[in-house]
Amino acid sequence: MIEGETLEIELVNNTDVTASLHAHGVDYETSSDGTRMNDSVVQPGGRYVYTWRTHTPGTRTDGTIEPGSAGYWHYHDHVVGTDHGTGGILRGLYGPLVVRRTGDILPDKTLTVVFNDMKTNNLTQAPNFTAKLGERVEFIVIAHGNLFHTFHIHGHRWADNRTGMLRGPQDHSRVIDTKTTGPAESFGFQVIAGERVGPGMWMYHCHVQSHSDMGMAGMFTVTDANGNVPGHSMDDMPSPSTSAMPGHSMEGM
Ligand SMILES: [Cu+2]
Repeated sequence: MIEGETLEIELVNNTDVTASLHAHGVDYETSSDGTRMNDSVVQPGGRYVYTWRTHTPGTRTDGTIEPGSAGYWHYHDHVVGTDHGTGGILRGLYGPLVVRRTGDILPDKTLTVVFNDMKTNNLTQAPNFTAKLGERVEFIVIAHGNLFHTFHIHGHRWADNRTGMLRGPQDHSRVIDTKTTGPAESFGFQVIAGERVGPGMWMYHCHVQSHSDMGMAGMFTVTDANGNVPGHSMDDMPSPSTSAMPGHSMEGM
């Protein structure tokens, strides 16, 4: 979404359990809360329209600043399994929600990484991604479940602010290559694939050691213009898992 936009989403429930849609970061009435408490859930075979609104930053009458809606947010079921959607989230009923500010630089491709207990995008083995050298790649990182995770990517770094980008030479936002995130937190950033490091197989992983050892590590492969990676034959290269998250396009979002 772009700040100021309103999104109406019709949830069609083709499952045999009651499900819902609950969003983080945007404005909504209690009727779009996605909870049993507020009677905004969808019975099996039913459909329901949720309305998410966003706003630009402004100044309140008391002179304080009201933040805008822009951010790297997410949505999830809030009713499957328990009244907190614990079963729905466990099974993968979640996704990213990006609210941009007018003028934000758009990425060439977006990659979403969801650490959900010991799975990544609900896969036991974290998915692999590819990009071409020089492409502007946006990462969205979300955590779910009961554990904290520390996202890390090799060879690339970003600014620890809303967009992950510095706004100018005097922007002293901290530049990082590792960020710890807990359940229901999310963040995002953009990198230029292979900038100053070149094409290669760049690992991304959770940096909680036992987590990376148990499969929370995947490859961010940056190819040259011809689609090759120096020092690696095409056979070595992991194939990108473009359908890693069922029902979600991992690229071009
Ligand atoms: Cu972890």
